[in-house]
Amino acid sequence: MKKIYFCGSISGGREKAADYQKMMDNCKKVGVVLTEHVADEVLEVKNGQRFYSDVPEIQTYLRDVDWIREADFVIADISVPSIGVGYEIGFAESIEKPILCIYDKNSSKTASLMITGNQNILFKEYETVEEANKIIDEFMGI
Ligand code: 6K6
Repeated sequence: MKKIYFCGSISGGREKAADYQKMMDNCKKVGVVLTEHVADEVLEVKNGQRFYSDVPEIQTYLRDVDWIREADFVIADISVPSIGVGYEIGFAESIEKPILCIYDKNSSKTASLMITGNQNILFKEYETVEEANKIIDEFMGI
């Protein structure tokens, strides 16, 4: 049973949340996804205020970082630029986790050079969720 830490934008924008869900469902073929909340449609960020959880932010941060430590794979959809996702990727790199970053070619934003130029990260582009799921399968060795 593998543990997957899936990163996706929250405060950076929620437009890909439905796609995150489909990718996480695909990941469940091999194990458990630690970050189900990333696809949660209820989780909204409005006017800089977070709605969703009564858990203090420090606990959420510490739990997320612990989950990255525990994870067998870190998979990040970087189509919607997000400071939190960038942070998670950098942290995962510093503890030598296998990292896949996937990017929707139809995104209106350019993929960051800090990812595309980073040899410790596998960077792949996709056009459909089905294509993204194939890339994810290959990364996880299935
Ligand atoms: C709980 C307490 C306060 O706010 C919450 C809900 N927010 C989050 N809960 C858990 N993980 C989060 C939350 N906000 C961001 N993250 C982590 O950062 C996720 O693992 C995402 O991959 C990433 C998104 O970062 P931003 O900068 O787009 O929010």
